[in-house]
Amino acid sequence: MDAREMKVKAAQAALAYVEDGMRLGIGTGSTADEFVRLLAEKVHEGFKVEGVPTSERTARLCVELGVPLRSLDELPELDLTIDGADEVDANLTLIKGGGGALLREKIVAAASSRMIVIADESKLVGMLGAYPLPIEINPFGQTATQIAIEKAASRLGLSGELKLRKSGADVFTTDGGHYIFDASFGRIPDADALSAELNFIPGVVEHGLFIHMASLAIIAGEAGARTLEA
Ligand code: ABF
Repeated sequence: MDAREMKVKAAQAALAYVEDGMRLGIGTGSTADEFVRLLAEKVHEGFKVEGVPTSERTARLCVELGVPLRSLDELPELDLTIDGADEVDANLTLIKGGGGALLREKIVAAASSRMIVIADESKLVGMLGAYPLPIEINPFGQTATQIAIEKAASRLGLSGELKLRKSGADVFTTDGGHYIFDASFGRIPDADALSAELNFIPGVVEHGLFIHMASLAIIAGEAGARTLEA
């Protein structure tokens, strides 16, 4: 089974948790795209859902495939969000944001009664941090914010390069008009402490550590999809 087939398997398994009439948060990324494709088939069969997309990219795919969309202001309380991740640990703490949509993903997940993560088994890790942590920042004072992040990390014994994300020759800009630092801190033994430190920094808009947000992960591997509960 190749990586795409595993993503489809995880997305298929997630569809079993979607009930007729649900208000859904719809994630971003290649795994979430597979979920959108399968959801669109159900919608065409008469299944009624309303989705709030976590990115402009996901919104475009939903519109193209006919998945009904609402804004989060129209549907501020959601039943379920299904989204991908860059890393998942055994406690279902996540690193997200590789796709650049972490702020909307976190807002949508926080507005949902339940969040289910879908991923192929390459995302499951013993300890978070091999994948660089995306940190979304306000463009104003980006160097001051970088210094503040480095100092905060060093208080926790973490260090590593902060790379301003690029899109070709340009600085990558999120749907909200912000920039992203990808922070190569290496292993993150205390995600709660790092999250708290980052949340103190005014120039940090949001970071990609999702803690106590997902209640279920569907991990697809060669043997099929299995679930992990928080
Ligand atoms: C989003 O998509 C992100 O938070 C995460 O960065 C990424 C995972 O992408 P993929 O499913 O393509 O690996 O959910």
